[in-house]
Amino acid sequence: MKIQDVKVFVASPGRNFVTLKIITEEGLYGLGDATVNGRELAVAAYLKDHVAPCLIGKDAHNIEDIWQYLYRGVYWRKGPINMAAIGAVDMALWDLKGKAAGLPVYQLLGGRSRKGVTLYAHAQGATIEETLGAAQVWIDKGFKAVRLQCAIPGLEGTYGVKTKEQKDYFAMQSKRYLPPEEPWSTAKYLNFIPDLFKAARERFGDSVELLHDVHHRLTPIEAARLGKALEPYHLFFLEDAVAAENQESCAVIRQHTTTPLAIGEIYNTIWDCKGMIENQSIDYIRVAATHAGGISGVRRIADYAGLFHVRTAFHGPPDISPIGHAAHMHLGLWVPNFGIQEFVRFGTEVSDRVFSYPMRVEDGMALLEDKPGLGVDFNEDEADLHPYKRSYLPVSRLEDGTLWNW
Ligand code: CS2
Ligand code: MG
Repeated sequence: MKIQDVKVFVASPGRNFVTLKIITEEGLYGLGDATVNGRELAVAAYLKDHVAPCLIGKDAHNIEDIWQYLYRGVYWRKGPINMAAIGAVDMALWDLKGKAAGLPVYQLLGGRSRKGVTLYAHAQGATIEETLGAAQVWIDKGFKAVRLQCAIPGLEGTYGVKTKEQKDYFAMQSKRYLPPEEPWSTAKYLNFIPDLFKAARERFGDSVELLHDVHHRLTPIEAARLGKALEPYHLFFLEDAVAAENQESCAVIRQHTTTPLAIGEIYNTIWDCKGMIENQSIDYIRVAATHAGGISGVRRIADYAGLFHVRTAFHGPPDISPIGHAAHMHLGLWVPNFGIQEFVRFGTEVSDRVFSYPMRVEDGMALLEDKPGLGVDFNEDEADLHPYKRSYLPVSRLEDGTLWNW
């Protein structure tokens, strides 16, 4: 199954997505997602200029050898751009192997461990009432787990809560398409969030799992205070309570609270999370196939995590393409230590014209059609109608102007 051609597409059907297509001499093709939000063109150039020439003529069946070639073989290991490029190649090769075998990827991984992939939805609002109303909508649809994010009183713009103009992603960018800025106050946040979860338990009782994303804003001891304050409301997990670089930080939080901890959406390799997995200072690992070396990279991390009671919660934001989401669904059907899967949506009306995907949601669970490979298709002509638009994630500043973690 020799690789004949490699194509890279950057399209913006609502969000920017980087898509890799690997074509074999037999005329089969595999698809991969290489989207790095806000830095899309860097990974596209890396794929086109540095990776594609090395792939031509290689046997697409040799997934592991190609992974090692692109990881060990480049000398410069790790890094978000390199690992997203490897991730896309790896996904495309698994897709191809599945198509060649006539089997869905989860069958190649070891088969089905469960009937579907349990999802958590996002609920957000300008007030507690509005947030709980948004959660109710998901609960009424049959979802068993919901992430709650609420605007913090006195702060203009809070992570996870869209103002009216932010509903169109590109409208939230300034006119010159530079990063929008949001203010942050740890004190205002810490004084408010326990009220949100108190109100949620009063309204929903124990009938639903509740989650929350701190989005890297706290120090370990502040996160410990929050974890303790939230214990009566028994969260499914508290996500990214601290900035993720220092693997010892979660161990500090752990000494003080039994609130389960999740982290890892910005990690690229097993080395980024090895220490906190071994120390059992986290409960859920949130790596994404798109950003952590594809299905092969994430499978290695998930297997290792399983030895230490750490379960999976792969990152599922709208800036991962339907190809990346499909990779998570196949992994989630197979992985023995499955925890939960983040679900915002698989696509929009516009992106559905570019990507078709083999998933449907029933009672808060994603069910996969048994198509060979990953099961996603990509319409190149439609993609051409939606050219790349420069966009950035916001940045945060403390109220005195100091740059903070967004
Ligand atoms: C997030 C993301 O889904 C999540 O949990 O933290 O929204 C994250 O901010 C984006 O994926 C960044 O690109
Ligand atoms: Mg997050």
